[in-house]
Amino acid sequence: MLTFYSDRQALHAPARELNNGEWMDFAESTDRPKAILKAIGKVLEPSDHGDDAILAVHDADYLAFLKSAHDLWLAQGRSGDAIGYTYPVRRRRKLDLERIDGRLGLYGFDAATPIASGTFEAAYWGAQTALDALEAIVTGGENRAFALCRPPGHHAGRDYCGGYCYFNNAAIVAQQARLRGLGPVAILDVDYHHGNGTQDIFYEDGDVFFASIHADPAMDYPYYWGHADERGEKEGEGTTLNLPLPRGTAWLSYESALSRALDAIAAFGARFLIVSYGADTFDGDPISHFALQTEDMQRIGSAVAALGLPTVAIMEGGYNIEALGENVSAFLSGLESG
Ligand code: SP5
Ligand code: ZN
Repeated sequence: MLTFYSDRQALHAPARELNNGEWMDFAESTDRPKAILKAIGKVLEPSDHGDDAILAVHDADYLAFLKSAHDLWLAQGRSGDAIGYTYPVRRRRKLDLERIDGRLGLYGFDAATPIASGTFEAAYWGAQTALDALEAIVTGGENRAFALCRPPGHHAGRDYCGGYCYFNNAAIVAQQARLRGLGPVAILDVDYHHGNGTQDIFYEDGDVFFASIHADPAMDYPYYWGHADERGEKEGEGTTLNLPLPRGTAWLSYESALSRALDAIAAFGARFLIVSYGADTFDGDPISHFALQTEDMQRIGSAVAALGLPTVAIMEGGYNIEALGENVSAFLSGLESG
């Protein structure tokens, strides 16, 4: 399968994140794309599509913040990675604050998403990677393509970062697919964590269906979103489907959730599919708690392929470096063959 990736995506290399009250090595490390590249071999360099498609999803002030945040952090006397510590949980509004700490809190929701010197460039090229995968289908005659996005995207909303995510690559592709008349568009999110950013972007939008299978947020990050009663609002009522599963979930119960999600996508009448793929559902993932095996990744791919839709797969999470390459390969081989 055609796979897109730019080396510039590795310019994002934060040192650490806050976890369980302590600093730990940044889990979303540059070892991830290295391991995946080693397993899948050939990748194609994306071309530069500019800011327009990013701005069709994200606010201009948020993009400007990401672009300038690390410089401002340094200019205000700090060193290392920019990390926020104060968050406006009530009456959040777009104050034009000079202090970097005020901006970090305004445009983010957690302390696990540092902005390092190369973050903007890496996230920008991650989005271009996703757009080139779409292009391979729209003008390249492909039926499926894989965007090795990194940093990941599904926790990022219109105007906020979080969960290692800065630009929402899946939402950017969904929005372009719809604008180019390829819809109705559906997004299937199979990362271990709920894709709260993607959900938020399309929550009141009846044109894009969002289905997510993830760890019950009563137990796991991102806690506040991804509960089964979140079904969309206004025009989007009924076009969000959340299927939270307990820790320890293995293939048997995962498969029934997957069938439900795929049935709902078919019933919606989707003609174009985006998959937010996370390998953190793997048994040996260091920060997650499902029990899927490598062969189950292939089964996910085949089940998705059986829908018969043109599909862009987007890389999200997955933190077991030793198994990451083979898990991604297994998923892609299922997606290719099914
Ligand atoms: C894209 C993606 O997978 N983002 C995930 C972000 C999760 N960030 C915080 C995770 C904190 C996990 N703490 C786990 C302790 C395990 N012993
Ligand atoms: Zn995840």
